[in-house]
Amino acid sequence: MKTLRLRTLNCSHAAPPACGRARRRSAAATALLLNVTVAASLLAAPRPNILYIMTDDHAAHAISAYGSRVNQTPNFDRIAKEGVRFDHVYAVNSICTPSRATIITGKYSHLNGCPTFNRFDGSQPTVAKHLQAAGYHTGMIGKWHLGSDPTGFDYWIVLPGQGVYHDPAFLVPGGRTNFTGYVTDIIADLAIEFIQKRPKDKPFFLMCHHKAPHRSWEPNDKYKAIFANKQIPEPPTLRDDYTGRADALRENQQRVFDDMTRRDLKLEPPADLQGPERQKWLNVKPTEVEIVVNGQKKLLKGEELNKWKYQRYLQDYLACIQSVDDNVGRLLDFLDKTGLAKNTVVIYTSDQGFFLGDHGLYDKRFMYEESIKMPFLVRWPGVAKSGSVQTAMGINADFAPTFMDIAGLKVPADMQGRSLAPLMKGKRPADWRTSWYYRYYHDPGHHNTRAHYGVRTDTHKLIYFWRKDQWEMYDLVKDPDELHNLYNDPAQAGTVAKLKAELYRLKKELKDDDRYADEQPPGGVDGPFSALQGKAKKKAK
Ligand SMILES: [Ca+2]
Repeated sequence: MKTLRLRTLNCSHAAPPACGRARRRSAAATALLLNVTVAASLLAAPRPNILYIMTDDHAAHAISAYGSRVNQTPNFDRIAKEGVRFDHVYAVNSICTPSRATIITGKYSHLNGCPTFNRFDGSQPTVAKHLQAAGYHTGMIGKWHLGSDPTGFDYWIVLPGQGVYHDPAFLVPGGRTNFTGYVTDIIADLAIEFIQKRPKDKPFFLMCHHKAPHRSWEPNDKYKAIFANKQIPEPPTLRDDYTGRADALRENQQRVFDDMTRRDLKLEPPADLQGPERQKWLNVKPTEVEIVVNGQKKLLKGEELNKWKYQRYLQDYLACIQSVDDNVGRLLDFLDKTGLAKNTVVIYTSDQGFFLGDHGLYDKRFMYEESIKMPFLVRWPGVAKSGSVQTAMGINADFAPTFMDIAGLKVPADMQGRSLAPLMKGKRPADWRTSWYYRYYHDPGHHNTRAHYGVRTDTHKLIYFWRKDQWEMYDLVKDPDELHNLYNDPAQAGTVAKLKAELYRLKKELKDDDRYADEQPPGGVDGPFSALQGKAKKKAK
């Protein structure tokens, strides 16, 4: 299946003019901006390659290594089996653009300037720039979603905005290029090509970012057919009635039963509908759906429709993941065959988690476990113990410091996270964090989700919806599904007071001065595809 669908890849490692100029500009700027200390002893040793594979919206509970009840993922599991599975890694602002900005800067949203879906200022320091300046060959392939051209990369080819699943266009320095095929296969093809064409005298750092399994959940034909016949178990909290919780859960519009559109459910519009009328039809959230069963028409409504919506959602979502699993397997096989595996750290993660009907929801955003928890699997041959599990809490702001540490570089003082490398080696530093801070701003956003911040400890979670002045507190040991809000329980007053003190201690320590509390920067990472194409062309002049 995997012939390369490349038509006009106009930036290759052979350094055609546009790419070469970009690299020289970037390297010069980096040299001026960055203060990178390379450990002298490591210059002589072969520094490990870093293959960072990230999907979009892949919940850890849709990976069998994490005990999934809904699918089997042999290739993600292989990384866990041959390396370490982190069970508590979290996104500090659970939506796409902010998580990606945090990952490449090692900073929270209020300091990297990306609290919502606004354009990332690529002139600031990033881990890619640091690694590039330290002699790594750096690449960025796939979904970027930061609205500005990638900086710090010797090679980049990224989807415009969200990109599309079938026959995608990609942006490259100074232009764009079109592909035929399925986006997940193409991104893996490009990753393999990047590694094959790398300068052999340098270690590589590759960010391979899949679009899947982001909404609109469009699988390839093979897995679409396979999953169409599967019945997926429902999660225990699918019919959560939100008793005792703040208003936010009741007000949100990311509910499987109420907010799935005809487009989400892959319903076919009447043939005579065109243009805006067709889009209007697809955007309806249906309360009745007619399906065909054994050649007979059947009208679904009420609980029968609810069950059907959940199945349609999960079937497509999981089918998209299966293609990612296949392609992760291809990359692992490629590393094995080329002998690169032994000196390459492979990391698999997602930009945040996702609700798979948990609490009746799809999407992410909320500070509940399914949304904030990122899968994080690491294979580091000879360093990370095979089949090990790490339970210490990591955050996505730790990723950039981790890459620095793996490369033998000093972690810059302005990064707010901390290297996970000791944890990968099975060593939990005595002073490792026992709490971390979360903040979500996008209110009302795409799903009418209330802004909130909070603190999670090893055992508890406190959430504050600051515009509503409402609180939730959960005991994660006794109530892992987060169904019982204990904030107003008099017996919990002492715990609440301690959590509040910790929340505000962290907020201060992280220099969060509420700068985006009332007003967020304008959007800029999505928008019409034509505008993104236009931006790329304009940059070329
Ligand atoms: Ca995402």
